[in-house]
Amino acid sequence: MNRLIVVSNRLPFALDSIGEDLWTVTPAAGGLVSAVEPVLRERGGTWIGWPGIAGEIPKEPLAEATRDAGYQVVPVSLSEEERDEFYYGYSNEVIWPLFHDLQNFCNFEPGYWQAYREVNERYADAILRCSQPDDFIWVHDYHLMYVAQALRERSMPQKLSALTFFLHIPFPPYDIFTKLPQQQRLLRALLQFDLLGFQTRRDLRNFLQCVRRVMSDAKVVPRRELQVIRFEKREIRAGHFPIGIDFDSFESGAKTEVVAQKSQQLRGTFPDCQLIMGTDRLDYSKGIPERLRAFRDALERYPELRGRVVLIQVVVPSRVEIPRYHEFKGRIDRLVGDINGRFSTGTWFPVQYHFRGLDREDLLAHYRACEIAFITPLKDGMNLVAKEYCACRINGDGVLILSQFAGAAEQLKPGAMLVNPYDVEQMADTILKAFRMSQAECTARMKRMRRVARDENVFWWVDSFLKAGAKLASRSSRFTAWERREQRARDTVKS
Ligand code: GDG
Repeated sequence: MNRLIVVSNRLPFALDSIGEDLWTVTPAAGGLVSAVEPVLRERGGTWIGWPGIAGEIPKEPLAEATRDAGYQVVPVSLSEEERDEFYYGYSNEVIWPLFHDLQNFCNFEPGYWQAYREVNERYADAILRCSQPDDFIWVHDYHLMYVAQALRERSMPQKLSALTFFLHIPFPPYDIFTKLPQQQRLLRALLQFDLLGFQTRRDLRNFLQCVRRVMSDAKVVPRRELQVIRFEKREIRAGHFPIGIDFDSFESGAKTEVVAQKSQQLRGTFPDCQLIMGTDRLDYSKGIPERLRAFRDALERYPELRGRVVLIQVVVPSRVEIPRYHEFKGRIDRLVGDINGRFSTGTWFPVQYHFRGLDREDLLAHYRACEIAFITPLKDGMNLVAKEYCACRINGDGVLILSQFAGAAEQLKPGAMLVNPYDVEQMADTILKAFRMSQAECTARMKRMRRVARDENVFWWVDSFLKAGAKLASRSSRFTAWERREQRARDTVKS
């Protein structure tokens, strides 16, 4: 197997300065890291990314943080201005909201694109510096869609076995994508990869539709498995590869004594109540206010739920430096205050709210203790929390209420209760149905979901992506030979 080089905006940990020459290292939050880290840890390779601090990267803390990683870490540095314009700017004020169908949240500031390109070029340079012929380059996510183009401008890809990309977030439909001022430049850049992976059939379909309508010189050739796009004398493959979780590690983690104890303790805190769980990074795409409003509506309309359910909402701080995220936190705080103020009694508080990440054992204990998971993003690439919840339901019960707009809905719909996250009343009714669901129905539904989460786990995801890339690599070496012949022919004509 060729050496794997993973490239993502962030490394799996963040460095933070807490004084002169004093640094903290914290594991990075989020789905990409949860999924990719166990894979690199198991098979080795290289991870190229940014450690989360603007300016120079201190050597010693970095070496310390990566000593036992099991893979090589190559840091990329960003200046403050680049962080603001590339990361907070183009990536998180343009692409993130647009790709989650929230175009009103976009700030299409013209200067951001230049910074996006330049930082992507920096990542391309890092790849050039540390890659060898036949390496498998796997670029991740929406921050780095320009990397292949930057590499081709540096005439590198011939030496690589495959230049591949996976998008962790959704790809929007044409009507939304077409609002992007750089729509053509972005699609052209994406088409410089050899293989493009999306989370769901829906995302792949949206992408192909945008290619058809925006890139008049590209031709989409439908195939049964990987779709083929012919563009500028090259063939690009595109497919859907739903990301999974390390099922066994969640399941076995949930079975440990310490998690069992913590879970029992949590249950004991709320006797006679069913526990409903929500856990998300702080993000407006996750539908947290809508969920809280649905919970409030359920308590208002269905008095039988009062004193009988508790919503445990964990919000993991994320991008808090961005004013919109800060304001958004204020909205959540106010809603929680409103619900608790209106409904709590001397012995019962309807919402337990944590604005912090739980450590892994606590997270697993919550998955194990809560009878209902309430996961309602307005739109989500996949949503790993939904799958992790199923993996931790080791007794085979538990109800998953899931947004129909989460990528996970495509795989989990045989067992999940799907809801429209914009429909507060429907979500409230679903809470009541979940609360009343018979044990037999719970178990039957959970069995189906656990099967999918177990079979289509993160290793299955990596294997299917790498296999698709490997097929391509053998084709692309033939293609390169063909390209070389063409070049020789052109040189002969010139001379
Ligand atoms: C992006 C896409 C896609 C959550 N709370 C705690 C905690 N977590 C961990 C979960 C999970 C991860 O964070 C969140 O992953 P998601 O998939 O739910 O969401 P994003 O971070 O937005 O991820 C998403 C994903 O990439 C992968 O492709 O599914 O659609 O947006 O793994 O376990 N971890 C700890 N404490 C918490 O309180 N330790």
